[in-house]
Amino acid sequence: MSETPPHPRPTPGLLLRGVEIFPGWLEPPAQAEMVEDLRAVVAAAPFFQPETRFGRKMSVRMTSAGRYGWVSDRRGYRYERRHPSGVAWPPIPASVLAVWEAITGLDRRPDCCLVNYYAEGAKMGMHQDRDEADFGWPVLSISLGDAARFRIGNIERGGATESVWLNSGDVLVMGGEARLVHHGIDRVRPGSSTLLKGGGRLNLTLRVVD
Ligand code: MD6
Ligand code: FE
Repeated sequence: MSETPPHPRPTPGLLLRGVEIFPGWLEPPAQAEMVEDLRAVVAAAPFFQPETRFGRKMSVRMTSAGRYGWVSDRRGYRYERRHPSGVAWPPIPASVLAVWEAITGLDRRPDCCLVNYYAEGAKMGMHQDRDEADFGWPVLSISLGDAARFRIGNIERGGATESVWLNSGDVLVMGGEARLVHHGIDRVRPGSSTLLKGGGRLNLTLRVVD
């Protein structure tokens, strides 16, 4: 989507190093409905705790919906057609696809919805999302539950960074020039949202894989 998308797009409330943020895009009732839809995803494809390429357990728990799921183990980072248990990933909920359509203005649907769960103390190191075939497509994320500090760096590793707190219902898009910026989650603020019964934070990232 280096070209103009086929449908009009909303204006982001905040633009940080080319990363677009739509604060409060989802109202609390829509957030609660999405959490219910995600319960079905997790029932079919339970959370697992991936290892990095270097054999270190990640603190975030993950699962996916869609034609592909993102997995990480000693063999590296990649997309797979099946959950580690061998079952196919469940479909991406319509409530999630609707956010992608409204915000990206694209006709192409995402192939993967990666679901990350952050319990208290979980975080995610600075990384680029670069396992997809075509960086012309954006990556969109939806935050649900406890607030988290999202750090944005540069396309090259290192250098100065800036951070922003993401709250429940916020949507973020990394596309265009910002598609390959390094980013990560410093920390989650426990007890900052009542959306998830057991606390913690869910982050969904939607990607076009191939
Ligand atoms: C998170 N998000 O918010 C981690 N990646 O928990 C990501 O790693 C991310 O929010 C690509 C695009 C948007 C994102
Ligand atoms: Fe990412």
